[in-house]
Amino acid sequence: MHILLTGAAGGVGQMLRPYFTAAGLQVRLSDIQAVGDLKSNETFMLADLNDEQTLKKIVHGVDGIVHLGGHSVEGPWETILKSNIEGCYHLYEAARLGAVPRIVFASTNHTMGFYPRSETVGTSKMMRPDSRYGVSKVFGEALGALYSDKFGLRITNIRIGNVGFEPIDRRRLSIWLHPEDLFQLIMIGMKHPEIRYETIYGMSNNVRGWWDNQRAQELGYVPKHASEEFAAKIMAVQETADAIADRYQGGTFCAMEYSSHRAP
Ligand code: 15L
Repeated sequence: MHILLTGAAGGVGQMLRPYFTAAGLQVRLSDIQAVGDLKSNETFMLADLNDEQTLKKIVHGVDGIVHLGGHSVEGPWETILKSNIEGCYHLYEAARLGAVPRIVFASTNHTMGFYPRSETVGTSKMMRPDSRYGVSKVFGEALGALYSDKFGLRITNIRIGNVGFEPIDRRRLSIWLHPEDLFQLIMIGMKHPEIRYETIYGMSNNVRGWWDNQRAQELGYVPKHASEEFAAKIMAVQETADAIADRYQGGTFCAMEYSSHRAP
């Protein structure tokens, strides 16, 4: 199996690379900046998601794409538009034209950020993005539905929480995702024979979680890591309170630019 990993130079891409290598998978890394220290299973191609000619080359011959590329936090509209909306469209178009059978899309919890923490959300609930970034990932999920239903690509959207080797604060105890568990979810998206169009949550085994991840379990996901192991350490740290950030699942993404309380 030969996989294209976009956004390979980013934090999540770097954390994932060793798992592909250990699994003996051929990986074509791509990004707008160079990636160093290539292993024998890795090649690198420089590519901008808005350069359609180069996209044709990077998707050529691969069995699947893991699309991490784009802007991974809130940003100005022009940046989000170019990187996450137009860039995602161009990549999916290149995949369709290049007959790439599968895409795993790095969606985000921020597609649902304005659900309160008191509510457990699955994937059938209405989208409630908390940022322009979240809206761009709603677009990416919808684009995947179109490319699956109309063109037959097999698409898996993973609504990723926060990826790292340890949860970094109280909110992340609920949404933490160890890179090894993310790799497991990616491989389900790359290989599972039933997949046509799926949306699952990217979280480890978090007892404080806010998401119903039943579909991921049905597809065979068994997370190896549990955030509770770090709970005592995290809960001992005093965090600054913010009424909006603390009420909603999206945290500070909800609080930034928030002015709903001033609306008529
Ligand atoms: C995300 O989607 C971001 O890519 C990441 O940087 C974190 O901010 C994460 O969400 C989060 O919600 O913690």
